[in-house]
Amino acid sequence: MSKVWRTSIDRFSQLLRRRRHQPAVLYVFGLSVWSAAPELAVEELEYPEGAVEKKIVNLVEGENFTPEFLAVNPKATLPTLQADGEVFTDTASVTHWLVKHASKKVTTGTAFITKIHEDKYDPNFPLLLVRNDDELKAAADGFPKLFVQNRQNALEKHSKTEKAAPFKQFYEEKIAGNGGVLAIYKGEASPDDFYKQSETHWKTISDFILNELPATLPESGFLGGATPGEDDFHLGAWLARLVHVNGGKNDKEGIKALEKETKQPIPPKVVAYWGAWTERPSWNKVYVDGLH
Ligand SMILES: N[C@@H](CCC(=O)N[C@@H](CS)C(=O)NCC(=O)O)C(=O)O
Repeated sequence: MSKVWRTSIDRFSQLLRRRRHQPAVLYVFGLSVWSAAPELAVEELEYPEGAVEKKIVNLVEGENFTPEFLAVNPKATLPTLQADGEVFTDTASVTHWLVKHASKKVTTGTAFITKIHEDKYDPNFPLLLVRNDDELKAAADGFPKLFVQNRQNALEKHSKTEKAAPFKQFYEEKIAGNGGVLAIYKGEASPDDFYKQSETHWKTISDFILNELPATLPESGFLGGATPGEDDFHLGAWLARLVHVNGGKNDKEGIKALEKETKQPIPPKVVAYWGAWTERPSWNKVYVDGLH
């Protein structure tokens, strides 16, 4: 073999090796519900230190709306994963990549993942929704308004930059949608439809927790068996947010905070499920600063 060929082959294999050792990049934020799903996966799947590099995108400051982040994920959502030269832009595909590429094997996901991600069960909306004048006042005086205002400021700022041009439609739609909620918080738009939508949302979630969830859960352990599987990374993160919104803490009894919404005792299978998660080191690492 000629020297030129040998050198090229060596260079090529070096490149491959380097690429193989490149860490996957996981974009997350400490207060993001859905970021917690792949974060639980990283811990449960025992990825070695440094194999998955986390990058923080501050959602409270609207950093997800920079044209640079839109170029990575045009939906501007977390979690997002860059791995093996590909980009995964939703929780299900991000978490699935981690499950598929880990040396530790866990039970793979089912149709439950699609279900828990349906809009009608959206765990982010309960942070912003208001059902009456008292809840509206609380939101307008507190974090929800600050969050929505910050988002609007970030959207308006970034949308005016040169790099924003390819994402014009995204910015227009987001500014209108987020601006609609902001107008309600500011008392500039009627809250009546929003109250109705909010009422329905919590009712749907309560019904799911009281009926569908206990029908799906095992008597003990996880959807994935004795230890968490792919479905559980999603359900764990989803429950954590809803418990948090109701003031529940990261302990065995925390789930009972949801009774404020269900107005009925939390079904024993759901209580057991929550208890099983709160005992796990993975869980306590992801929620070390509290539920979110
Ligand atoms: N269906 C999407 C939802 C993801 C999502 O809503 N992520 C939130 C954080 S938990 C987010 O990035 N929100 C920012 C925004 O929508 O502006 C998925 O599963 O990836």
